[in-house]
Parts: sequence; C-alpha cells; structure tokens
Amino acid sequence: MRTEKEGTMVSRRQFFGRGAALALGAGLVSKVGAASLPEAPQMDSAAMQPPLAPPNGRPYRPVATLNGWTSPWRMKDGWKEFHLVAEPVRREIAPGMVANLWGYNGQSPGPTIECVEGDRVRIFVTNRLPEHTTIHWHGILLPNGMDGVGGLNQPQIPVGKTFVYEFEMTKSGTFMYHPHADEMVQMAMGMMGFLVVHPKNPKAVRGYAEVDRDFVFLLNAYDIDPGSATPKINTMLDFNLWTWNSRAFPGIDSLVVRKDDRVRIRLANLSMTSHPIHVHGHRFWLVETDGGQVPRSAWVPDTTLNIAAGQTRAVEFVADLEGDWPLHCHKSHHAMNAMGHEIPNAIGADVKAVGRRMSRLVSGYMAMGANGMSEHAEHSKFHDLPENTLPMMTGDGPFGPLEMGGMFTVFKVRDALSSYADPGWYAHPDGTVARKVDAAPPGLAEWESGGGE
Ligand SMILES: [Cu+2]
Repeated sequence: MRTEKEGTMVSRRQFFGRGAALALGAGLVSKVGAASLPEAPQMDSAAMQPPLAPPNGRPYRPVATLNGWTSPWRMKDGWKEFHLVAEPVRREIAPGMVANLWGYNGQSPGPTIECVEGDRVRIFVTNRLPEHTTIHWHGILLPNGMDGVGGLNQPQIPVGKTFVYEFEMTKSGTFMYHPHADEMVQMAMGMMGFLVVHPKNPKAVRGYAEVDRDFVFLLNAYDIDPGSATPKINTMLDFNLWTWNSRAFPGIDSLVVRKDDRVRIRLANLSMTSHPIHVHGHRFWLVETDGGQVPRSAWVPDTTLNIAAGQTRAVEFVADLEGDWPLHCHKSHHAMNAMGHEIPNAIGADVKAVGRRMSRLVSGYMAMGANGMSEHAEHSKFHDLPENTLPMMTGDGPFGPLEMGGMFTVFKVRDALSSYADPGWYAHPDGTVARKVDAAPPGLAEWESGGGE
C-alpha cells in the first residue's frame, strides 16, 4: 500500500507545454480577468500527498486526503483564489485497474479545498468536459447566486468556458463540492471533491477539539463491467465498485496514527446508497454533520455510523489501542470488488459431481461455492481475469489472504512512530494472537467420519 508518496504536481502551463495541445476557452471571465487566472495545478498520482500546510492566511492543522491531495491557492487582495478544471481523467482504482472518469485537475475526486472560517474565496471553474457543468458547494451557507445549481440559480458553464464563484466562508465544518448539472452522469463519472473549513477561533466553537490526525474521504461507487474501464452512467443501484476517493481495497491508503493521537475522520457520501462505516478496536463520537458541530453534551459513542447519500459526517476518538484495525463499510457486498451478481447459490450442494461431469464438456471447468466463496478468492488470483479487472476478494495480510475489497482499509495504531509513513504490519506481542488448540472437542470423530456433513 502506498502512503504519502510524492506525486508530481504540475502547473497547467507545464501541462499544456507537455504536448496536450489544448487552450483555455475565451471564457466568461473577461480577457483581463483571464490573463490573471490562478494556476490550475494537475496531479498525476493516485497516492496520498502530504497534508498541505497553509503558506499564508490564518494557520490551521491541514487534513490528509486518502489517496488524494489538497489544492494550493494564491492570495490576492485578501481573497484566496483557487482554480478547478472539470475534465476527463484516468484514475487508478487500485493497482491493476484504471478507470476513465471525469474529475478535476487530473484526478477524481478533485483536490481537497481547505480554508478558514471568515476567508473570502474566489474559485475559478474551467469546463473542459464535453458538456456543460456547474459546481455546488454542498453545506456552505452562501448567496443564492453562488449555490451552483445550473438553470435555477446560475447559467450552466458552457464547454470551454470559465466561471468564477465568490463567497465568504461564514461557518466552519465538513463539506463537499459536486456538479448540479447533468448530475446522474457527472457524479456517476466521479465528479466530486472535499471542502474543509477550519474554525477561525477553535476555542469558541462548542464541541470543537484540536486533533493530531485529520483524515478526509468521499464514499463513491462505480458500475464498470469486468474487462472495461468506463462507468455505466445509467445504473441506479446495482453498482459493482465501492470506493473511497475513487479507490478500492487494496488500493486504499492505510490510516496511520501514533498511539494516543486524537483522530478525526471526515466522510462524505456521494454514492446512491448509505454506508454503515465501522471501526474495530475503538469507539468514536459523531462530532460534526453538514449542519455544523455537535455540542459535546450531545456526543454519542458508537462503533458504526450509517452515512446516507448526500451526508457529511466527522467522527473523533483517541487511538489508544495498538494494532492493525479494519475500518470498513459494514454492507459486506461493499467490501469486495466487481463480481457477477447472477451466481447461483451453491452453499451445501455437491458441486464435485457436477464438476466432474462439466469438466468432460468444458476444459478447465471448476465448480465453486459449495463451501463458501473464499476458495473463489484464491482461485481468482491465479486464474485469468479479464484485463483491467480487480479480483473480487483480495489483499494479503501477515496471516494470509484478507478476502476483502471495495470500501475497506486498515487503521494502523503504533506506539513509536517517527513518521506517518506506512509502518507495515503490526508485530503482535507473544501470546496475544488467537491460536489453535490441540484438544479434540466431543463429537469430532463422528464429524470427521462424515456424520456432520
Ligand atoms: Cu457501503
């Protein structure tokens, strides 16, 4: 798993210079304005980039975007200026699979935007998609004409044009951005990003605590047929790739923290269904919703938080127990990768007899599923999958195959860390791992001789 490996952030000017023979449209920003557009940096890597410490403006502790990056800005006359470019991108979903998505500045999701309560922001949006778009700033309280709903409170951004949004961040919190134009297509193609507003005066925010590690990721989903690379955009519910920041396990970064770190995890859901996110070894408190911070007196401990489509949530806890702990969606089909849905249920069937007969007709036929699907996990690793297709249940741990995929990652708590780079697998102290015992339980002899079949 790759963690905080430096990708290459290139400026749009360099990007164009590298042979992408493209030019910004004349834009709806005036020619004078266009001349002073801020750079729109591009990211060419799906690896998590180091948190971006603010070079100017009010200080804050920056967030870490799982398998993502944070947009730099330029400060101009007291405004923080960002430049997003909506465009087709190629996104590695996990090693072995790349998808043709739509996103921002080279990746899906787009870069995380971070600012501080009270900041005035100016966000330029250039449309390099084959159709019009807009950006809606989900959860932000702003003037109606900056809300980004195409046709309702702004004209659509035509192909090749640049629009500018200007507003003040009047409250801190956990937000996101996404198009409000041809939504079904544009969100199915991966257009979304995270938006974090840090409090100006943290002590004045009820329930707010400083944290040591602050992670963000979006819950999203795609329907990409095995052997292909482009999402089917008409799918309503039957998605087959369940992702965090457009990555599937084992391509999702681990969350690395030092023992006793206070940790915040901010999640936003732009898929079409809910995701009960479950942490092992710890309990967390829901501290923030799209609507704002939850007062401390209303915090409730939990280990699973169901996040509905369109919600943002932040949870906090102290990571006080060392180890490698799963953090995953508890819908079990969301913690695996693309699979055929029409597999007959063979649990308990005598597939061996069927297999013997089938193998006479079809060379290489292998009947599966009578004893569960784990044999399929092993099988799919070693047999031909269509090109550009992830195994259904995958990932290897220190004790063997993990048999997971999709919305699953590992939360790694370590006592002595010199950096937040991936520390590898947890070394369990002697005698602290579940182990085989030699005593035979009563009745085992009958079970082994077939009585328990
Ligand atoms: Cu889920």
